[in-house]
Amino acid sequence: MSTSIEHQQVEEEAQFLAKKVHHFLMTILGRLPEQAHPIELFQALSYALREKVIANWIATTRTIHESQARRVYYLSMEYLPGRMLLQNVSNLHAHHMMKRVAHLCNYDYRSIAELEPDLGLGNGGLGRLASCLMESLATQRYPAMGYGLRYQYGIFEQQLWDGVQMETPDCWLLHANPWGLRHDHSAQTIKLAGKTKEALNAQGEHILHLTDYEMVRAIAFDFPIIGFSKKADYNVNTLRLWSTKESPRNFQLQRYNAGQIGAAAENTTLTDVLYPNDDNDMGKRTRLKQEFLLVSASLQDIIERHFHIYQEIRSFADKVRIQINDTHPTLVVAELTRILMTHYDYTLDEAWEVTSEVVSYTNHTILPEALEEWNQERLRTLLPRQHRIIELINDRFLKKVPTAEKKESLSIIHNGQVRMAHLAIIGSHKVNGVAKLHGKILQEQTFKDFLPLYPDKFTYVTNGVTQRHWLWQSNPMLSEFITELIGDKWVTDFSEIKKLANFASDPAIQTKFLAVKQKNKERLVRFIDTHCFLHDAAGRSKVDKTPIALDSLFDVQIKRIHEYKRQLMSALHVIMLYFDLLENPKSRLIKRTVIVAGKAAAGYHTAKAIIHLIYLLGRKINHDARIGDRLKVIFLENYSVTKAEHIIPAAELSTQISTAGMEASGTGNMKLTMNGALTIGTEDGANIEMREAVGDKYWPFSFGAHVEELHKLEQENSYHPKELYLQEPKIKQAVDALTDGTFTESSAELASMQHLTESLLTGSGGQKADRYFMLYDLMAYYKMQQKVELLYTDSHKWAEFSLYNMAGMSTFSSDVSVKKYAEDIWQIKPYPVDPEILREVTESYKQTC
Ligand code: 26Q
Repeated sequence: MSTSIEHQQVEEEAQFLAKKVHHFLMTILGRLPEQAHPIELFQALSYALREKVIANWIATTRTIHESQARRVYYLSMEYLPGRMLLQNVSNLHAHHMMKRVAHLCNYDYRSIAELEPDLGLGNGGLGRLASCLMESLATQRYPAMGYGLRYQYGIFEQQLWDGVQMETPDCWLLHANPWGLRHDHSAQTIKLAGKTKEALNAQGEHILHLTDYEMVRAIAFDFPIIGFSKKADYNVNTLRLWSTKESPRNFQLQRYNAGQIGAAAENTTLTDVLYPNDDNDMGKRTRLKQEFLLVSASLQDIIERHFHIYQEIRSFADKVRIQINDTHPTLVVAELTRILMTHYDYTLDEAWEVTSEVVSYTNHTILPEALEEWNQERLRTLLPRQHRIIELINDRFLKKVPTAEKKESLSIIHNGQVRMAHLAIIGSHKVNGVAKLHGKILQEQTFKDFLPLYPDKFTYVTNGVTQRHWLWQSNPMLSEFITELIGDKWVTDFSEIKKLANFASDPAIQTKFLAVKQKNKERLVRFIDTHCFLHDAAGRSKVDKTPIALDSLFDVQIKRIHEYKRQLMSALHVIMLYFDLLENPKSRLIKRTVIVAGKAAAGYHTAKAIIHLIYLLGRKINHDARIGDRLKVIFLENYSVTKAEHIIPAAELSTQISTAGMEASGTGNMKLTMNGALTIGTEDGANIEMREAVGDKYWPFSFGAHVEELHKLEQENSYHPKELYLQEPKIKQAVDALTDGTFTESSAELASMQHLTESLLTGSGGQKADRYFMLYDLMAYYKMQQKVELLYTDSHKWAEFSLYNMAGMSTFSSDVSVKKYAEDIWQIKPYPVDPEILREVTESYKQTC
């Protein structure tokens, strides 16, 4: 309950900010308020709010400097924060105030805030995890800073043209984004290619100097990461993103004069595009340059800051921790070692000791094709000095490896390729998986030969998501429901959510929960009607008038499209339901709306064919009068953080059906469960820990082969999908329907479906048939879905299960993950912004008003 004094304060601040908005419209955007375009109002609102947080931002930085705290630097090629204004307003607890400000400016706050494009500087799970961790670090007041790249074009926008995925550029910078502060004075210069010259450092160790090199200048854009607080004492951390775009020096005039326009611009365009693959896209030169740019610019920056605070280098290993988000920034291992030897006269042994104490590595994948490797010659040409260090490190390491066989399996350099994971493991103090099973697989399989050498290095930190973004901000109705029952402590202490269990069996509470879910379903349907379009074969947007039954089960699968995530298996299940309904309209107990969203990597043909199939299913089934509203299939274009914010609150069934052992963790699974969905899922990734936390009784839809069983099949080479297909009529009927004209209308469509059939029955592109065991698990999935239907017929039981599931999510907050990293890997402590420093900085700011 807000008091009238609080009300008065909000009103005063709103008046003040409205004035600021007016000020920025005129002085920065050159507009009178009545002339301003809504997007300009978004910008002016953001400038005004940005000003409000500057004092805390400066004061947080000063607090960390003055206390000489050990700090963690998070290096990631990807971040997926979504919209900044909504996130920042939410963490500042300033929603009501901003509504009032917008109102004073004669605008509607939400419609203004929704004009901001998503910051989509990542592909999927790994990028979104980075953003959740950054938010939790700031809220828990840890001294932390993120580094990344400011891609001009983030993850492509996806359109479906007659069911075929098309990619268009993501122009998020069409209008200036006020949240990234350009810091020209924090630029760094990166040196690439060139010739090397042997030299000795003061300790007599061999080092290399570089001549005739290329230079690239990276400029810093700083984004505030605002910690959640209800008071004015919040910490603000920095996310620093590098850009080569804005530095005129990067243009290589000599090349231009020689007629090579493309080559001349190569370095200005280095940070132009995010690589839109979520598994390894091997061998791309620009990608390697991007990775080195992140590493080199960030390291120089980190070392400069260290000197600024300590005026010496020897305390570096004590004061600095660097966490690398997958292997993408692994060159940090070589580059830090090189810098210490070249510029600070460390011996290789000394430099190596510092490096491996400072760096830690998080692995996010065990798919063999996703493990990063670079061609040795390419690396040598582009980064000759770093290449030399890698050779030195490798030689030094191999001396410790006993047998020739083990040397071969562990060597960083192997068959002319540099294995980045090996470099990262050898150069790190800790290596972590992102869920318990994933950690186990890393130790026992993927990297098992390292274990005897480094028995204490491997660990796991189960992923988490921030409840502030994925509940408090994006599901206000459910948040209010929760807060009414257990108070609002859960927003910053998610262990509180356990208390929901006390209410799960109360029919009145269940009724309320169901009402919230229903409203969120209505909200999603409105959103789909107004914001979600498909395109015809010529790319013209068309409105798909599929009526969605609000009393149908909302069955949701939202994630990147990948064979191992088995969207194809759920499509086959839809086909089975379709045939069941045609045969007997009463065969299904409930209505079902299957909602699928996700992007396929541009060159991943099978993934694109899977999208095509889901589209074809919708085209046929949604308009089949015999089916009516019993079954609908909706593919939502252009999945993004913002789309997720609309879909997740409305979801009832969370589909998490990856092949056991393949999904490192998953994080969408956690978001959906927190929002009251029940999971139909395999024993994979974090699903397993979620089941354990909720308890088997309330986690009734676990199905499918376990990882051990699949391993056995693989080892014995005894899986023959064709046999299953011939034995089980339902499987045969579903697979046959892909290519028998039930869903296809053209030869192109048929060809795309034939590709899928082939991948299932005979294998394509040199791969084994059905290498992700879809047909193996399909019948179990089908039967489990019958159990889902049965439970859904009892809405109160369903609600009870939902509430128990939510109550079980306490450890899947990224607050918990961050705490584990902080204590077990980084050994850092929280540093709340110093009140005295904050007061001083605020005073100084006030003098500017
Ligand atoms: C590497 C080299 C060249 C080009 C691209 C890449 C690349 C880019 C992105 C490789 C992998 C990725 C992304 C991987 C990813 O998102 N993994 C997911 O990480 C989540 C957070 O830990 C987990 O929850 C998911 O299980 C995992 O799939």
